[in-house]
Amino acid sequence: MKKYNIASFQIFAIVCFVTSLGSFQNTFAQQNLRLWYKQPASKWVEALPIGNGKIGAMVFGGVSEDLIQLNETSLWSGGPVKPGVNPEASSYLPAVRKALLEEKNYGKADSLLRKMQGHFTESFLPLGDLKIKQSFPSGEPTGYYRELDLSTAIQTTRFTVGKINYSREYFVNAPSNVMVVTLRSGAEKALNLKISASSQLRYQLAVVGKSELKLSGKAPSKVDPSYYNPAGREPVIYEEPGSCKGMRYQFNVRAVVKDGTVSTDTSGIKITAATEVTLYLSAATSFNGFDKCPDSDGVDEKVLVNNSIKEAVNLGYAKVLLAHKKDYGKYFDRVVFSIKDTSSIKARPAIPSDERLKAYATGKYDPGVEELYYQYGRYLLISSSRNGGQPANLQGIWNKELRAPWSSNYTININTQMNYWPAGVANLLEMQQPLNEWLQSLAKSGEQTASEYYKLKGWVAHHNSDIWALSNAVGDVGNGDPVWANWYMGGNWLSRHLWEYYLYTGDKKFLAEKAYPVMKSAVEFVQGWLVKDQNGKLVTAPSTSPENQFYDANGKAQAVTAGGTMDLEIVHDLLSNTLEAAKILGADANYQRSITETINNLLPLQVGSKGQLLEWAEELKETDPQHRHTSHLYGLHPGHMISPVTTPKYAEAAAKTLGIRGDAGTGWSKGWKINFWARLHDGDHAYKLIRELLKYVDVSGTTMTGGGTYPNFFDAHPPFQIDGNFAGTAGMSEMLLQTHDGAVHIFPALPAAWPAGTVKGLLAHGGFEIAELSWKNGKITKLIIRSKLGGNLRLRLPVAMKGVGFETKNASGKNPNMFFDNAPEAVSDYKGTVLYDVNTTPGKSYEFK
Ligand code: FUC
Repeated sequence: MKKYNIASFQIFAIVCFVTSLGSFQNTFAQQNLRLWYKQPASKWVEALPIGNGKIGAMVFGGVSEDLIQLNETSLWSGGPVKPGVNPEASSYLPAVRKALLEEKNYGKADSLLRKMQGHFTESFLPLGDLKIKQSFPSGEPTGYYRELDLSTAIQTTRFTVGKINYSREYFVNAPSNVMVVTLRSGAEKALNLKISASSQLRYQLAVVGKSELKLSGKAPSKVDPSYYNPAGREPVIYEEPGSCKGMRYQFNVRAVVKDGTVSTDTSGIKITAATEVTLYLSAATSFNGFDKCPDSDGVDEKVLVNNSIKEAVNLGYAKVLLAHKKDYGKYFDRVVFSIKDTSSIKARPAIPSDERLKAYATGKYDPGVEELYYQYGRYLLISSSRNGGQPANLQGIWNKELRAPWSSNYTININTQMNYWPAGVANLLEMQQPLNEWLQSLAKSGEQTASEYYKLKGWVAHHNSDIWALSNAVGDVGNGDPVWANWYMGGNWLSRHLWEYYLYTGDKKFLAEKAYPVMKSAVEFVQGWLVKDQNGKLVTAPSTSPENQFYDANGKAQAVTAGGTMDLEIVHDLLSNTLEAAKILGADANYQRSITETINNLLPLQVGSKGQLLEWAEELKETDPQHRHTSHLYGLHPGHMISPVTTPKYAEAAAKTLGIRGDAGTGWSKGWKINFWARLHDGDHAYKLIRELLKYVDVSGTTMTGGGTYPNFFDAHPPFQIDGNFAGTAGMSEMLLQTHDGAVHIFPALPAAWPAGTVKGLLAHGGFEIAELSWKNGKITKLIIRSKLGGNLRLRLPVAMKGVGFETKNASGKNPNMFFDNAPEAVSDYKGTVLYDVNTTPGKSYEFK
């Protein structure tokens, strides 16, 4: 007979009681910040993610075997990009341009472009698996419960076997860089465990002391993309001799037990008759920057891992937990996003999240699911992108495959950018730091590419990149399809994130040191890259519109042309943002003039025969009118060239284009469309796309038009791709607040489905924060805006309101606030809105009634 440990059983009972209160009399708030399930995960997209931007883990929560799949942010195959891969590349450019601009021979341009490619990117790799085997004297588990609490970033598993209650708690602490798993039992000495480690990479196991296991190895020197399988080629290569490739990696797990005995050999850590066990796991690689040999010039990963574990063990569980809660809460708690449930239901019955999503996907009213999705996006960004780590990749930080879809890399013709759309508006700018830093490397690598492949100054990046800041057109010199590979705007698009970071923070030092040099160098490339078309307008040639094609005169599908709309929108965006930055930093007048001249000579946007915005410089028939990319609407979102307020003609054309594209697509495609419709100020259509994005997708879904959401609320491309999660959060924000168009615009696209609610903490350009925005019956009941930086608050509201204790003037002229300088004169007669100017003082809040 087991002797029950009264103290721990009491704690256990209290925890269970409190949580069951939560489960059965759920307040909306609790229910909406929690993913929970009645069964362990059997598939990866049912497992729940935790992470600190460096260590990522997917927890399955099995009873007798709990699988925790691990990742580390810097664990990639390969090494620094080799120079001189394709010395002939630049010699083809004149012929490509001739084919496009004089001969109109698209096919010829396409085949020549293949000769201008370099190697593929490397792959983000899985770190390993941690398995916790637990044995029980007898009996089947009952009362199984598994949850991820978004408000604390803590995961819990609970169940009963025999008469004993068991629980496990998992979190990844950022301050000490450790994952912590605590296993408890309601009875004394009832934990019997075996903790083992393995990896899909080559590895060795070693024992450290009595209670620690170490797994270490060297990553492959090359992993090909999963879609690239030429005959006779090894897709995964270890140890290319003398190659400066292949980083070392390591993770250690140490057990600290209460009661019982511990012994360790390479088969695992064996724990017998313990009452409580805490596992501390840390991981690191020898990666030491994009341009350093990761082995010979690598950092000492052993020291990093050992220090983290030592620090955490010395602090002990309670302090590590507290530090985690404080650190995570600092970011997560900034934003409240609550859409009021206006149904007559007093308390929604608690439904497990997978079933809840399924019901929602069939059209059920449940705005709490939208709140959950919104905050999950914020949770995922905090968990996958943190200071000192790498930017969130196609799967954030969670990847289980050696050859992951699209190498789980940085796909920069939409996907990486999309990951960071919520960073500003959803008040998580610190999470953008890894992107800001990586861009410094990419700009350096891109200078090398610009000079090697095009003999041009400045920097360029194409559609794919990786931890090595690869910037060339990919394709293994000839095997990439130009429809995706030969696209020149990746760096120019990414540069807007540096500019936006400045617009939100007003950090002039950052602008001068990190943003402007990168933007200026991108402009330098662009000014060298643009050529004149037959009418003397500046265009890009070659140019593709990711990743759509058109029929040429012979009915053949083609991708390469001159002056694709997206290119010109991105160029316009880059040039106008850089011009603003140049003004702020007082750059010389000649330079400013040269940018303005380039802007003025760009081929303008064009409207086609169906009233649609043209995707290419002339009206060409798309091979796929419903293509998932809607590249030519970049100017609508994320750019600001197209707006219903300032350029209604183009906004109308954009709406036509979206109508033709339709509402289907991959997860990220639907996510982008939420943002598009929000920018067109059509809240109901944006809301329809939220419903589309939250379509339940089970693990078997594979079609390119079947995007949606998996049981664990991960975005389904399918397969899993995290960008859609982030686009969803950004898009919902854009429905309530926009800030790109010369004013802080409240309720630009409030849908009928959101008649009441409260949001707090959203950010606008110019350092304005929505301290509170509450509404009822579609009408604002409370609005408080905090000004962090001072300056003119130009505010667009759906109805007239009065300032409490301060004056609101009707806005006129150009916004004197330099953060809004990009926009033209005030447009005060727009769809019944009112436009005010309020002179603000830094640190003060302004309430409107
Ligand atoms: C682009 C998209 C695909 C996918 C891939 C990672 O190529 O067209 O849909 O998202 O990136």
